[in-house]
Amino acid sequence: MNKYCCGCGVLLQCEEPYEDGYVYPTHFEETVMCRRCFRLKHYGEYKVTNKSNAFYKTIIKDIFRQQELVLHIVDIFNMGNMDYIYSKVFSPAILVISKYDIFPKSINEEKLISYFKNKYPRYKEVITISSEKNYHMDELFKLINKYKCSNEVYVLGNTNAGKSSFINKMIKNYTDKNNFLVTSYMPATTLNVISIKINEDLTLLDTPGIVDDGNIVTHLDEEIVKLITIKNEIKPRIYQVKEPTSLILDKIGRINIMNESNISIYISNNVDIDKASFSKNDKYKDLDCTKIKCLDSEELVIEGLCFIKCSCKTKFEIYLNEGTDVYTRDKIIGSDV
Ligand SMILES: Nc1nc2c(ncn2[C@@H]2O[C@H](COP(=O)(O)OP(=O)(O)OP(=O)(O)O)[C@@H](O)[C@H]2O)c(=O)[nH]1
Ligand SMILES: [Mg+2]
Repeated sequence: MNKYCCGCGVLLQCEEPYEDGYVYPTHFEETVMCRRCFRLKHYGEYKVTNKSNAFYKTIIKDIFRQQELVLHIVDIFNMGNMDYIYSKVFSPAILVISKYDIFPKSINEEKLISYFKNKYPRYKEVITISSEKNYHMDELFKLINKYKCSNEVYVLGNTNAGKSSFINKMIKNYTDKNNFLVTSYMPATTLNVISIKINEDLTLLDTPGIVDDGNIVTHLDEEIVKLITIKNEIKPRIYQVKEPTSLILDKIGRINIMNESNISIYISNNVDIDKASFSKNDKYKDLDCTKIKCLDSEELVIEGLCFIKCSCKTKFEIYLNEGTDVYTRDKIIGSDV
């Protein structure tokens, strides 16, 4: 009989130690978790999986074919693939903005919700949540019951968006179970669809997240991914720039600001940023450079790392490991610079 890992959903097997789903042959009968999840859960050790993004995208297409209610979980620091997923939304779907506890208090929640409602009108509802702080869980639970088409509701989104953490909070709040899904700050934790029964009328289906190749986490070592993962409310770093200025982001890269401007950087509070001499300090200048302009109505995004707002049109030179997406978008968070 096939057995699936209760942490990541993968098929358990005891033949291929280097493949997903491996368990020691002697443990196969009694275990419910693969070796990868066991080591992640108990020792914080992460093992890269070899599943391709094409596999995850096939799962997403299949889900939308079911015509069940979908909860699309989005972390605004990791919005690559947003348009890809939205392009599939033609059945009931709720947009869930996750990790609201890390948003600065200055943010106007109503404006944030309107931004998404206007830009993505096919979502039935847009709601902010924090699984960490148990914020808006009851409200979302009510919306799920209002819009679900059957007992099954799919939870999908990018890898690391917070899907499994959200389901764990639902398990904690609304069931007496104590089996939780495995979560981590590294990408591709959940590897297959996992069905979680919340009550007789509701089963949540966790899904593997889509990996965004342009996200900086796919280009950094685990120790640095841990450093840039945002765990607490962001305290924006504000710089009044009078002349070309360099900011050195420790262990990550360099941001050159080329003209006078007031800059706010929304980034993990754990990342050290040093102002350095623009011309005399060459640190990180050997990394890949993106030259980009940002208007005051926009924000500059370094996918998976931060976003930056500026008080006027500002030219930037961003030095990072190759492959990270750097782009501008209409401001999501209202102006506070
Ligand atoms: N601050 C904060 N962090 C959160 C919250 N929800 C999830 N996280 C963190 O986000 C990271 C990813 O969470 P997961 O629940 O594993 O994300 P996922 O969407 O299931 O990821 P995959 O399984 O890889 O698709 C973990 O480090 C979580 O602790 C939240 O509400 N607030
Ligand atoms: Mg997951």
